[in-house]
Amino acid sequence: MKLKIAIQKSGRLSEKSLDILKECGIKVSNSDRKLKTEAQNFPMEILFLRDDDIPQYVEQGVADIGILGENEVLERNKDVAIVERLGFGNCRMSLAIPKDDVYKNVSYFQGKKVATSYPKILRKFFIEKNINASIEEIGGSVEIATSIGLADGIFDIVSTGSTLLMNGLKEIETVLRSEAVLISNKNLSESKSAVLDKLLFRIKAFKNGARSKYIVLNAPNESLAEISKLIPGMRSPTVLPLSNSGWSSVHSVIEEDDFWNVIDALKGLGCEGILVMPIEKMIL
Ligand code: PRT
Ligand code: ZN
Repeated sequence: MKLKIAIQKSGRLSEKSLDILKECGIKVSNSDRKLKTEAQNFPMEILFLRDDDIPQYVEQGVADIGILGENEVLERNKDVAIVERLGFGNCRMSLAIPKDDVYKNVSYFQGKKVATSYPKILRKFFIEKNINASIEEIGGSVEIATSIGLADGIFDIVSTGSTLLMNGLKEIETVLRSEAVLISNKNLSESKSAVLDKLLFRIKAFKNGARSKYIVLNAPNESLAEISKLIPGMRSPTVLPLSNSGWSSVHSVIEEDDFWNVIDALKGLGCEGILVMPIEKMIL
């Protein structure tokens, strides 16, 4: 049974969505950018859509799964499940006001007007904070809303912050952080669920690999116990004797997050010749 995946047709997430399928070993040829195409070596059909439509299509089962920004999933508020976070398309959704306005706290927005393309997310935030503000829904170019007198503030996606800066605005509240996610229809057939499990297994292997590095080093034998605690790897590090007596070669896996701290500690334990290599896939 073919699993139908919806990805963004042309936009910020299109390229990376196809990349992730590629990393999972799924071959997709979309050179002519059709509306839909089939994977060559995996039971999958790919639909290219506007991201706004993906939650609805997945809810209705027109597509079984989809890749899009979590912000869009929350705004559309459809009955779909988020099954995996994909680690790209990172951004935040923030409130911004003219840069010279004084801002103390969120009560600034009491009785004010805010322009956005994401009214549902903003309304929920204002309700939680007990703010009575009016929301002006607009389709795009939200960042110019204050300068043309349409609103007192805006609520929009921010990445580097340069768009706000260029429009004389300052970011004053981060309402949510978003990244691309994989969503799924909640009533997949057993055979489609099995294909989704296969896909998730591959995505996890890729994500774990991207987060980790393979490390090889030479260690004085008296430090081996300490070193094993620092770089336990998946089960335990591999330790091989060097022909040079009193020394061993240690192989393990290290997480990107605490990488430099661990390297410093290893050096402190007398380790030498530390090699660090990328991992393409990691099956736990
Ligand atoms: O045509 P379609 O409807 O499919 O696409 P779209 O125009 O609705 O979406 P698109 O392709 O612009 O963005 C898709 C998704 O990318 C969004 O839903 C977010 O999840 C994610 N994303 C990540 C971003 C950004 N970063 C981003 N910077 N989406 C938009 N922006 C825009 C933002 O709207 C603002 O205008 O970039 C500007 C801000 O960027 P900075 O760097 O100046 O702060
Ligand atoms: Zn869109």
